[in-house]
Amino acid sequence: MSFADDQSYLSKDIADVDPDVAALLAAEARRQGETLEMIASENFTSNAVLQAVGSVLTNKYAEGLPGRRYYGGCEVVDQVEQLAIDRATELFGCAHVNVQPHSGATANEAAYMAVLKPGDRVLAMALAHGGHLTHGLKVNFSGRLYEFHQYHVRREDCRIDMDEVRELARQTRPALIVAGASAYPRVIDFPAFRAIADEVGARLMVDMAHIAGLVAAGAHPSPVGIADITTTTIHKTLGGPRGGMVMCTEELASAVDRAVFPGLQGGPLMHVIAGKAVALGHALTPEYRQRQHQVVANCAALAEALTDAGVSLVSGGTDNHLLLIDLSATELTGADGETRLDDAGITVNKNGIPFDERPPTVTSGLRVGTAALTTRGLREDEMREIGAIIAAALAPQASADDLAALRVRSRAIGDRFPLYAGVESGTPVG
Ligand code: DSN
Repeated sequence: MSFADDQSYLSKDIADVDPDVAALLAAEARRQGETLEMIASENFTSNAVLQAVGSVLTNKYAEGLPGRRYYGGCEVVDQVEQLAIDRATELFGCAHVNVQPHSGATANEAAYMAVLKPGDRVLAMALAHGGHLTHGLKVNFSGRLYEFHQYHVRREDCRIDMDEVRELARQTRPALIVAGASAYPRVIDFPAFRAIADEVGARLMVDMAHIAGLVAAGAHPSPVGIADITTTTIHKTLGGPRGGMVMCTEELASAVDRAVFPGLQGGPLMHVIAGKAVALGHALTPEYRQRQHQVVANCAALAEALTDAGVSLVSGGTDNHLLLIDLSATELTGADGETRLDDAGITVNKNGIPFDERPPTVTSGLRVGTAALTTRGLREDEMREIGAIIAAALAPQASADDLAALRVRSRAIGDRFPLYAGVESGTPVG
C-alpha cells in the first residue's frame, strides 16, 4: 500500500509517528517535574487545558467573531468562543472582551491600534524599572510606531513614582497612559493612574498580564471598570494556555475587535480559545480563588525567609506573586545567580533591577515567582525551605558540590508534589 492510500498515520500516537519529538516532550515533562519552576511569568496549566489545546479545533479556520464568520462550519467553534467570552465577562466584570489575541504582545498591539494613531504620545513604565518591551522599547513595534515617554520607580523605596507620572503626563499630554508591569512586586494603584489620565485627557490602559490570576481572585485590586482598556495574557498567574485577551469599555468594543481582526491577525487559534474557556472556567471556582491567595501568601513567606537569610529584595518585599532579588551589592551578577539556581534545581530568570548598573544581558537581579509551585501544591513551609536553598546557593562561598547537594534538596521537595500524574509523555492524558 502506498503512503497516499494509508490513512492510519492520522490516528497514530506521536511516539510511533515521531519518536524524536515524542522523546523531547517526555524530557520536558521530566524537567518540569524534577525542578522547582519559579519563573514569575510561568505556571502549570491543567490536563483539561492541555486536552483542549491538543484538540481537533486546531484544524478550524474561523476568521471573524461568533455568528459573524468568514468560513463555513463554525457552528461549534462559535459556541466555544462564546463560552470563553461569557466566562471572561463573568470573571472580570468587563463590558466587552476579545479572546482572540495570540499573545500578550498582540493584545497590547491591538489595544494601541484601537486608540492610537502612529506617532501619538504614550506614557508607560520604563522596561528597566519593571515595564515590558511592548510598553515602548525603542526596538519593539511599540517604540517604533508611537512616541513613548517613560516613568520610573522612586530610588528610595522602588515604588512607582506617581509624582513623576503626573509631572510627565502634564508635560507630554499623552493620548494614552499605560499601567502594568512584568517585574514589579508591589500593588499598582489604578485609581491614581485614572485620576492622572483624566486630568490630562488621556485614555488609560492597564496591562495586567502578570497579576490577572490575582485580580480574578480578588488578591490584587482590579483595573477593570477603571481603565478604558485592560490587556492580559492567559498563561501567567491566570494559569491557562499561552495567549492573550483584551477587555474594554462598550465604546471601544468595535475598535478593539477590528484591531485584532483584520487589523493584526487572521484566523484565531480556536484550540487555544477552547483552552482559554477551560482556564476561565477553572478561575470561576472557589478553589481557584483560594490558590491565588495562597500564591501571594507563599511569596510573602519566601520573601521573609530570604530577608531573614540576608538576601536583599527590591522594595524590601512583595505584595504579589513575585519578588526581585537585588544582587547589586554583591560580586554575583543576575546571570551568575540564574546559573547557580539552575544548578541547585530552581528555575528563575535574571532580571534588571531599577537603577541597575549592569547591562540587560547580565543584570543585578533575579525575578522569582510563586504561581507555578503554588499550582503544584506547595505552601509556606516549602517556601521557607526554598528560601533557605536560594540563600545558600547565592552565598559567595557556594561550591559546585554545595549546589549539587542543594539540587538534591530541591528535588526532594518537588518529589513530594508530583506534577501531572500520568502525563510523563508530556502530552495530555485521555
Ligand atoms: N516575557 C514575559 C515575562 O516573563 O514577564 C512578559 O511577556
